[in-house]
Amino acid sequence: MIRLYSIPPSLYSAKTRIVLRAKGLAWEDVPPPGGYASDVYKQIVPSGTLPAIDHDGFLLADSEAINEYLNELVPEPALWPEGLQARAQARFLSRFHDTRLEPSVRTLFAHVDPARRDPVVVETQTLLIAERLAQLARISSPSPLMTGEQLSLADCGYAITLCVLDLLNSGMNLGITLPPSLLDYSKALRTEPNVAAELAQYEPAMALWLESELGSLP
Ligand SMILES: N[C@@H](CCC(=O)N[C@@H](CS)C(=O)NCC(=O)O)C(=O)O
Repeated sequence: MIRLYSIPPSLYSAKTRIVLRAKGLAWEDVPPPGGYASDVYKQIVPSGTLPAIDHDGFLLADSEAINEYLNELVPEPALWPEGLQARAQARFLSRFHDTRLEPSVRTLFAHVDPARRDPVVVETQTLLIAERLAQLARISSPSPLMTGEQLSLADCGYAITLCVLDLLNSGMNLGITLPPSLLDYSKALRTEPNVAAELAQYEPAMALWLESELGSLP
């Protein structure tokens, strides 16, 4: 059984759980020993980040590395498309999520709580998120998912981040609208069975975290 170090609102852990589900792998979610960002956890997982897996004593952190590992561990269904160039393009899109879109969304987490909110940061980040979404719309052509009809590793991060963005958008009144191609993509993602199963678990957990942050008005 694979141990997945995770906490319920962890976006990157949910990204990895989509792959565990797609591969039909059994896993147990385990909170980081000693707590989030604790020294105890860093002794087990030196990066201190979530998610990390322990697969029969093999420890690995970073959702992208873990997802690639799981994709090779259980070859079917293949989660990279056929063809050298299609795979390269899919990797590009997956990295755009981890390095460009998600970090622009994550910056807002520290500003959900109205008591700690900096309106200037919120405004700047909202513009940046809109720019990242416009970039994503230019570099991708979902049909209906990132690499066609089947789920690929390039979809897993977006499935979670677009859900988080939706929650932040309504909770913080950000006024962000998805470009039309990404709105269709977001709807298609929600109908993919492994994404739907993960969102059924993840979305309420993230909504709960958001509510607790939003509710801390003085
Ligand atoms: N690139 C990493 C990012 C993981 C990440 O930032 N995880 C968050 C939780 S969702 C975290 O561990 N944050 C604490 C930290 O960065 O120290 C991945 O894909 O796993």
